[in-house]
Amino acid sequence: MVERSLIIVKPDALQRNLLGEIIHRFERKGLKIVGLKMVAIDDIKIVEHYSHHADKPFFADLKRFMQSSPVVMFVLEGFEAIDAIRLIVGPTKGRAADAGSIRGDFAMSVQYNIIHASDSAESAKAEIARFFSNNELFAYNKIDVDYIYGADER
Ligand code: IDP
Ligand code: MG
Repeated sequence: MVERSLIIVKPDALQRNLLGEIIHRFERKGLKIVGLKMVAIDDIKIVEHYSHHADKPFFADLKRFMQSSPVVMFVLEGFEAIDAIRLIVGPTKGRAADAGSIRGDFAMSVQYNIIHASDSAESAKAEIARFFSNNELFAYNKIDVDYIYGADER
């Protein structure tokens, strides 16, 4: 099934100039970007987005971190994309993530772990609706592959 997932490139990644590196990894895998923007996440949305951690002792710190600079958000699309993306991202704790994953290659921390990716179809649906309106999401028309190789010049 074709799925969509919400990606947030967190403030630590932008601070470290890792945006291009991160987008590159998803593009070369074959995932399509169907929406993309830079956003300062407001109080209401950050509490909603991390509501599963709202009563944790680290929540205030997490909120401060996520609002410490703008973030870049994009929506990726692909076949069974949600799980495929979580494999590329790696588990929450950077220092436990496999080398080769984004967190495994770029993070040591649990909190400062570079990137968010939706963890299920339900959360992807809610997260995309939270941060993107319908007119910010796009479909690609298939391009005849011959054109990519210059066949349009014949
Ligand atoms: P995920 O990002 O891998 O899906 P979640 O459990 O959904 O992990 O947690 C959301 C985010 O909250 C994490 O990516 C991380 O930034 C932060 N976080 C999770 N657990 C901790 C913790 O124990 N201490 C500090 N920050 C945490
Ligand atoms: Mg999560």
